[in-house]
Amino acid sequence: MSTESTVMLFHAPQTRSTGTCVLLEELGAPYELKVLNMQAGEQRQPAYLKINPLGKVPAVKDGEALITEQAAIFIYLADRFPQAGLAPPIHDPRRGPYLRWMAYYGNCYEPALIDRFLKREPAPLKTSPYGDFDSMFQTLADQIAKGPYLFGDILTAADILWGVALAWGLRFGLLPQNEAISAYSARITERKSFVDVSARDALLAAEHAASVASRG
Ligand SMILES: N[C@@H](CCC(=O)N[C@@H](CS)C(=O)NCC(=O)O)C(=O)O
Repeated sequence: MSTESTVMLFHAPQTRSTGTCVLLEELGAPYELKVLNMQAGEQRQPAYLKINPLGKVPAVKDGEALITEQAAIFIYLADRFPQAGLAPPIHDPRRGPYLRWMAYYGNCYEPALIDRFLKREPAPLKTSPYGDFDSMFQTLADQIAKGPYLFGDILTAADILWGVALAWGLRFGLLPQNEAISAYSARITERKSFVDVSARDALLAAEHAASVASRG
């Protein structure tokens, strides 16, 4: 597969697929958006359920390859466009920790945040995939405090994933006050890629709302 062939991203504005848009911009990857109007429920229509039976974005098609789940998509895309230098290669001592923090996002942070958002008691310590919220958060905060990025001076795709995700967590008031986390997230959301993608998302979201309203 040519590194120049176009990647297709199934995207809905102002959702978890926004981070994938930011990553694609940072990678300088050729990509095409297939935009879903979630306000109109397009993610649950048969056409999209053939792409992701869970009805969730992001999803990426790259030739014959279909990838869902943010962490998998981030790992895949950063490896697919190595010239951007956002993925430590396999023999780099940072590769293992890089994968650790990618997996930590989906396996620990997300379930912890959803429990918190729903004001739900976590499962007992031994059963909960993230232990308890405070330990999950402090482990992340300790890594981020080393700064400016997860692995010091080099920016990786993991920073794009985390920077965007933490911005949502902060905006919804779901995270404890932590200066290092706020500064880290701002370091990502101040980048041109995030600013541009957010502006495009705002237009798309307004178009979607207008289209739903016009249908009554
Ligand atoms: N485990 C998925 C979760 C993706 C997800 O929750 N996406 C939300 C958008 S923020 C979604 O598509 N929700 C639409 C719905 O369920 O109707 C991942 O990490 O990619």
